[in-house]
Amino acid sequence: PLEPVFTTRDQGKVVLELPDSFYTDRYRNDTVAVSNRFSQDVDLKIPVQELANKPNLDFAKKLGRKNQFSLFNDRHKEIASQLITLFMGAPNLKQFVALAAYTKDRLNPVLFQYSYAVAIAHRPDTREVPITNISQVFPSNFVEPSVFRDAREEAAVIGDSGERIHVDIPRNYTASDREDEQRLAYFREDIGVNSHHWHWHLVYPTTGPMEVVNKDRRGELFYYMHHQILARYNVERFCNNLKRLQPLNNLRIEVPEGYFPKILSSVNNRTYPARVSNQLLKDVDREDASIEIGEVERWRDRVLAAIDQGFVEDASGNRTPLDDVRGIDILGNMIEASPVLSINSQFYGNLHNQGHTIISFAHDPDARHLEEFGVMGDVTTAMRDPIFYRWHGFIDSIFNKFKARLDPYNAAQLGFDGVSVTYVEAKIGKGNARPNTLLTYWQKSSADLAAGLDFGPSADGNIFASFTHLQNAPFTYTFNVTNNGTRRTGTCRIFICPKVDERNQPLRLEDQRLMAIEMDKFTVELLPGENTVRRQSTESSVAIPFERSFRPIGAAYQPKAADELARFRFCGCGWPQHLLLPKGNAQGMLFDLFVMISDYSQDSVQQPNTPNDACSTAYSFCGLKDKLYPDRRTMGFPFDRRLPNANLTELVGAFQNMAKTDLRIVFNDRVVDKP
Ligand code: CUO
Repeated sequence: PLEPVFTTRDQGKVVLELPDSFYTDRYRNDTVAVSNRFSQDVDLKIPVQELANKPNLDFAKKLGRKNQFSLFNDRHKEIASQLITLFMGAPNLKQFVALAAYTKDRLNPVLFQYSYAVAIAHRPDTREVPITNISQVFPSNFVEPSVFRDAREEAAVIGDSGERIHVDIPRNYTASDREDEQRLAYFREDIGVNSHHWHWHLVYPTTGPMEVVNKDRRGELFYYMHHQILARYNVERFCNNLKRLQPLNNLRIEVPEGYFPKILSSVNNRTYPARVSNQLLKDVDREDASIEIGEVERWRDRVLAAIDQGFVEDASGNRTPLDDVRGIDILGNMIEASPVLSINSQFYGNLHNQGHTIISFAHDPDARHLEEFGVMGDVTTAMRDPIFYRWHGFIDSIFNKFKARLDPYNAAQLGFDGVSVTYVEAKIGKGNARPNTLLTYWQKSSADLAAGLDFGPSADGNIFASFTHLQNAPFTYTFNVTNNGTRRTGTCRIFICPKVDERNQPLRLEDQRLMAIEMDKFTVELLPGENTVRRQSTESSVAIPFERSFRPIGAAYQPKAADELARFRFCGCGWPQHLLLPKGNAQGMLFDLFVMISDYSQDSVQQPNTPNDACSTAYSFCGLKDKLYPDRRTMGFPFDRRLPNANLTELVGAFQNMAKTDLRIVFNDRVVDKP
C-alpha cells in the first residue's frame, strides 16, 4: 500500500517520502518496517508536501476497496467524475502529487488508477509524466494467473544474481477448440488490443469536468474507433472460417456464446465470473447496479425513432437536425452515453453502457451469489469476451442505419480533378518479394509486466512475461500519382476491403464498405507531373509500435530524448502494430487494397496554437492531444456513406484519384522468436 506513486524505472527506484499524516491508521505502527523495505537501494527520494486541505472522500465510500470498478456503471462514473475533478483542481504539481499520494491508499485501487491517469493525461503540468500502461499496473487483468505463481517462485530464488526470468504465458488457455469462437482468442485476448481499448476510454472519458470530457468530435470517434474494431473483427472471422458476427439485437433470447475468462480481478484476487453457454440475460437489480431490459429497449426505440425522423430533441423540446456532418457526433455522445454531452440523457438514456451492465451481470443479476461483474463490465477486459463484439455490433448497426439514410457521396465530394493514381503496390521488405502478397505469422515477444506484481525488491525489473501474438512482416506501399495541375496537397487514404467471406463468396460493395479497414492516412505534396508516394506500414496512422503498448524490457531502458519519453503518455492509445494486418489464411486471403487521394483543401483543419504532441501518432483512432481531429471529412470517408457505384471496380473506374489492386494475406503457422 505504500508503494511509490511513480514506479518508473527510467529513474531507478523512486520512493515518495510521505508525511506521517498520510498513513491511514492501519499502518501507523508499521511505517518504519514498511518504509525500510522501500528505502533499500533507492535512487531518488521525492518529498511529498503536506496537503493544504485534506479532501473529504466520503463521495467514494459506496465503492469499497475490494469491489470491482466499472466505467459503465452510473454510480461509479459519478464517483470517478468527482475524483477527476478533485485531481484536476489541485493548484499546482506538488499539491497534485500530495493529493494522489494521500488518496491512493484510501480509495478503490482501480478507481484511483483510472482517475489518476485521466488527470495526468489532461493536466497541463503533467504533460511530461508517463502513464504506466494498464497491463503493467494490473497484469492479472491481462494474462493467465497461474504464471504469477511461477513468477513468485522464480523471484524467491533469483536473489542477487540478477538473472532475468522468463515466465511463459500459455496460448489458448480460455477454451478448447470445441468452442468455435476460440479461433479468435488471439485477437480478443491480445494484450495490446485490450490496453488500447483501456487507453482510448481514458483519453475520452464520459464524465468529469467539461475540459476533460468535451473533446472535438468525441461522439463521432466513439462510433468510428469501435466501428473499425468491428470491421477488423469480422474480417478476422472470415480468415478463420467463421461467419460474420450476429449483432446482439435481441436481449430476450439466450446468448449462445459463453466465456470463462480465468483472469484475476485486481481488487479481490478472485477470478472474473464466467458466463455459461446459452445464458438468458435478466433485469439487473442489485445494490451496485440496476437496469431493466425493458428500459434499454425503450432507449433503443427512441434513438431509432430519432434517426428515422432525422432530428433529436433536447429536454425542452428543441430540435436539432441529424445532418451529415454533426449528426454522427450527436448520436455517438447520446448512445454511448456521456451524461454531460448527451443532448437529452433523460429521454435517450444510456444505451451502450447499460447494455454492458446487463451482459456483465448475466451470471448473477440480483447478487444472490455475491458475485461481481464479468469482463464486459470493465474497459480493461471487455474485448476478451465474444459478446463484446455482438453488443458493439448492435450499437454499430444503429450508427450504420443513420449513415445509410444520408445521400450517397457525389462526384464533387469524391473526386480530385487532375489527380490520378496510376499504380498501387504493397510489398514486403526491400528485395524481390512478390508485390501485393503480405505475410503474417506468430511471434513470441517479452514484456515487463512486473510493475503491478509484488515480488519483493530483489526481483524488481527482472521478471518478464513471454507471450505469443500475431505479427506481420513490415511492408511498403508504393503509389504512382499523376498531377495534371500546379503543385498541390492531397490526403492519401489507404484501406483494405475483404473481397470474399468465409465461404470464399464475393462480397457486395455495401458489405465491403462496412468492413473496410483503415490502414493509414497521411498528407502528400503533389508536384506537377509524375509523383511516387512511398510509405512504410510501420508509419500507420492507426497503429502504435509494440514498445508503446508495452514497456520495453529491462531496468536499463533510458529514453533518449524528451520526445521519446513523451511518447509514453497519450501514447498507449493506438491499435497494436502487430495486428495491423488481419491474419489472412494459409492459401492467401483476398482483399482489395484501395487508395484514394482526396483534395486537401476539403480535408484541412485550422488547428489551435497548442504545442504538438510527439505521442499522438495513432490519430485516426485517438485524435490529437489538445487539438482538433486532424481531418475535416467525416470519419471513415469515403466508406462511411453509401457510394454511387455498383461495385468497387466501377468506383475506382469513375474516379481517377482512386485506385485498387488485389492483395493477398498469407498466414504462416509458425512461431518466430523476437530477435
Ligand atoms: Cu469501448 Cu463498449 O465502448 O467498450
